[in-house]
Amino acid sequence: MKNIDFKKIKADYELNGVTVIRDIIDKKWIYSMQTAIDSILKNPGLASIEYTPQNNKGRYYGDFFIWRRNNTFKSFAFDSNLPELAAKLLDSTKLNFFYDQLLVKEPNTEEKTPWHHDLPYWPLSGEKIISFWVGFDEVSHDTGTVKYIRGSHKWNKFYAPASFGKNSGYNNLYKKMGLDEIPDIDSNIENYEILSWNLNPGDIIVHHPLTVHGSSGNKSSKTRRRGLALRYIGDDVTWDDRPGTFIKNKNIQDILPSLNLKKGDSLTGDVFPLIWSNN
Ligand SMILES: O=C(O)CCC(=O)C(=O)O
Repeated sequence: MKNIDFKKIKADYELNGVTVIRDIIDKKWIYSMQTAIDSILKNPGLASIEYTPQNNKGRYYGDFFIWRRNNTFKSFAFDSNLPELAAKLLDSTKLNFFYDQLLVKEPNTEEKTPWHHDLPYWPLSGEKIISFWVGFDEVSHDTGTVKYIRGSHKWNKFYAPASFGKNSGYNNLYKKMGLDEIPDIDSNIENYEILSWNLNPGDIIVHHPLTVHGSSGNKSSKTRRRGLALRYIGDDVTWDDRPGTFIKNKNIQDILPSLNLKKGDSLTGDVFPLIWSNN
């Protein structure tokens, strides 16, 4: 692995719930993933969502479990240096892949990503869960770099998932959880310490599943914002079949085989494969 100040990165991640790692992805992955992302955008997946309403400018595209139908996505998530990095950050002896999520904001896209934290969306229990947000363009405040609330992973809160698109079909699902809504952060932004970074292709952001985050639209008229979130899980993570998680969405169920997982089971097999272990 490239020489990074691993101790500092881990300490920042644990303290703030988020950190950046510069120039960690090899250029060969950047080029092949840019091409792979563009092919997905031309052939949207069955569970993909166009968050931008039809008559609006721009395009906010979301998609899930792309690795299962695209070998470049699969190889990037499984065979790059990222699994080992995730395992080390989590102090885990093994690592399974939870899923990948593509989040593209084309130029002139107004749609924001609402403030949220990830764990309430997921049917998971455990601590060893980590996300990497990888940008495949230069990412700035103008194009919608993701903003994080420093230390929010330690708030001891579990807020209701916020639906990314008004008509994405997830609203009713998420209501089933009966959780408190996230506070209105934008109206009280001065009360929060926001961390965000301009990124070059090759840089990644690492975030904790309870760190609150969101992003603006892409105000640029020419620069794209192609982002991919990779979710990795370690030793202690088990299935938690709570009502209303994203896995219960019909479109997600349609792209996955039947899971047959019970509360307390470890996630593994075809859908959540073991991709790294320390022996
Ligand atoms: O790309 C975005 O705007 C949001 C990213 C996100 O929510 C995530 O990585 O969990």
